[in-house]
Amino acid sequence: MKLYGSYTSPFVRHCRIALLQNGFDFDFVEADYAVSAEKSPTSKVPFFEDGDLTLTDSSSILKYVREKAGQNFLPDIQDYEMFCMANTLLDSAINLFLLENDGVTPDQVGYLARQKERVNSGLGELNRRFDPAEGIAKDSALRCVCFIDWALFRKRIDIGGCENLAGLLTVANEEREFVATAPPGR
Ligand SMILES: N[C@@H](CCC(=O)N[C@@H](CS)C(=O)NCC(=O)O)C(=O)O
Repeated sequence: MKLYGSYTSPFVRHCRIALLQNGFDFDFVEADYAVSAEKSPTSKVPFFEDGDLTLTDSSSILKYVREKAGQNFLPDIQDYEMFCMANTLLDSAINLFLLENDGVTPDQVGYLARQKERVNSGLGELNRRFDPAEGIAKDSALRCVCFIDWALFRKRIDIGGCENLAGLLTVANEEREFVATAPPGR
């Protein structure tokens, strides 16, 4: 198995965690924009190969890894809902981050202001829905902490008033695979 990605991507991190949790032997191949444009039709990371199988999205990679390990991938509708919500916020936050790197900011573009508001309102809902006492065993909670940790690392959010999210992150930081995959220099 080969997983292509970067050490900072939260989508890639979730896949690395799932592979490590299940003890799979895999090669991690660092991929910059040029490599991902050559290898993946979406020009994004992660992408993944196992023999003839190629997967180009973290969700399909996770489904494959979980099922290969004999587990179900997000069978509960509420867990699936929260996983999707965390993905929506991640997509918005990453777009804002990449556009701001190119000098385009929410105060210049109305749509980006909506994206920023979406991240804030969604963060409040994640905080209401996740309970740190339940830990990060489910892929919805794991996706949530991959998002929060990335957004803190990139200084995109403030979770000062979000006690549940802060608690979930504390629990995550007690898990070996989560710690081992933290963005470098965080
Ligand atoms: N839906 C994709 C999203 C992946 C994604 O957005 N990856 C980012 C890195 S964190 C990326 O490759 N962005 C490159 C770009 O937007 O050009 C997944 O879940 O794998």
